Amino acid sequence: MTDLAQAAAIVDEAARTAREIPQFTTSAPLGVAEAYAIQALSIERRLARGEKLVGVKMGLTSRAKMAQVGVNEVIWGRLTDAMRLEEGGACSLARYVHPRIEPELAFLLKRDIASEVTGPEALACVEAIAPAMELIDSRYQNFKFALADVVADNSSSSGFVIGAWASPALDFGNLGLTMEVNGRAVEIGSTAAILGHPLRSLVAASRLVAPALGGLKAGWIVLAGGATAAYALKQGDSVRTTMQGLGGVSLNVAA
Ligand code: OOG
Ligand code: MG
Repeated sequence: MTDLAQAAAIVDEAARTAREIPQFTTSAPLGVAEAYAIQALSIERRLARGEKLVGVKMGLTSRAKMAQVGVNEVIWGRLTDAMRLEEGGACSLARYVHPRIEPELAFLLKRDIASEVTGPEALACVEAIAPAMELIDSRYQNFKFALADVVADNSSSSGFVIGAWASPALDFGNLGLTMEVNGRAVEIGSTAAILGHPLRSLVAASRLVAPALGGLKAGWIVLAGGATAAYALKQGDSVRTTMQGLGGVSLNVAA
């Protein structure tokens, strides 16, 4: 892949217009470093349209997610203000190709994280934690991709919804959680599924993201990654994730 800017325009347009595209890696080799460069350029296009960077999402931090998409590496993507969905609000399937939703834990940072930190150091930079859900929507046909494809496509990130912020003094290493659709549990799990403890996902962000973005910034949101497999959204769905000790977060799909 030589023209990174052209690839960035392709993924950006696919996301903007909710149209699927073929994988890059089936027609030419694509390295992971190049894929992150495409991601950066594609998000620059959004920022040029007025969107603001508000944080990052970590991905494939649980076995369930790795198994669901067949990629076994921790990845990351960028979050913009336009991707935030109102808690308890509604979204329309028309804006996406084939959206899925997954339960996550969100961190709100109170201090910059300039470079790799330890778990306790990372925790000292956390203002609050909250139950969250990420709306992922791979732009690739059939939600099928190799590592470099998904990285170029902002790691499938499309939207996120965050519940009430709570103190990180709560021991959040193994909180039971349920994701319900129309009142029926579709996924049951624990925050421990996220790298054994979600704080490890923030440590991974300090190692992988901080060098690439010049640090993680105070005020940013960091999504720790799906704790369970993702659920494919359907018209009229009402989705709610409840996390032990943290309450719930919900999103509705317009009928
Ligand atoms: C890739 C993004 C993974 C997570 O939380 O593990 C991710 C995908 O599933 O399409 O967001
Ligand atoms: Mg996710």
